[in-house]
Amino acid sequence: MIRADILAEAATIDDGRTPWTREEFEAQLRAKGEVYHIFHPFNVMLNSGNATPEQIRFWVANRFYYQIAIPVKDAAIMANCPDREIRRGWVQRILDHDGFEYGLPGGEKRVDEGGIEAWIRLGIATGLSREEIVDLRHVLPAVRFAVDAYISFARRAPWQEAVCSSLTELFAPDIHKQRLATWPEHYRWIESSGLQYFRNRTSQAPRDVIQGLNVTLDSFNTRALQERALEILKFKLDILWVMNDAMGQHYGVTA
Ligand code: AHQ
Repeated sequence: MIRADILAEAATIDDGRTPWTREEFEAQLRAKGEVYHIFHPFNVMLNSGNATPEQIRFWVANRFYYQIAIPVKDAAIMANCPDREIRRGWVQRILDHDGFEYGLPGGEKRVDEGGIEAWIRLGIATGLSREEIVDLRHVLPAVRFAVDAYISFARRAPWQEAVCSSLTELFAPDIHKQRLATWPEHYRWIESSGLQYFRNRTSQAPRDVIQGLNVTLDSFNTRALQERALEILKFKLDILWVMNDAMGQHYGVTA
């Protein structure tokens, strides 16, 4: 099946086979983590301290394209989702990334700058200018295509399928913790405050996963649909993997 047909495969709803239990279905989803990009040689290089400053700068500049896509993707899911309760939970993701302003009882205003701004500050801490991050001059064609495929899928797939595709985040807390455990030691030249984005995600990602996993376990309720969910998760795992392929090929992977 060509990836562009991933939307077409939703045909089989029920082929009569017994569905997996909720526990087994979750275990099947989690088993897909064996191809999560934490295991990609380019990421292993980053988190084992073998990356040059230039490789780190280009990783941050390229991943910025993924970061700015997330709230666009999440807004697409919101736009397709008629369920107010689901939207009440999902909207938090947009706020996490775009930031927001809130007022205190005394009338004072507070601003949460959001994850996209935190990612720009990560980039500046690695030596990039704000301008060269935001103008996307360093983003590789393959990274653009991979991220664009994610947005296109979220816009056109049933909202439950787009929710399912966010479940690569089942594995994200580990990768953020790994960065926080290794970057300060290996990359002392990066100002500690630059890593705030990773700190934010260690609490935000698990909260996202609770909602995304419950929607997926509830919605994909026949064996055929459960296997479709695994296909969708693999599609998104491939998006993350291929971004690292492109960066590794372009910037090198030093073991
Ligand atoms: O910082 C990340 C993030 O906010 C999200 C949202 C989620 C989604 O909706 O697809 N996925 C995701 C991820 C983030 N960081 C990536 C990383 O390696 O730093 C991992 C990525 C994910 O696992 O999907």
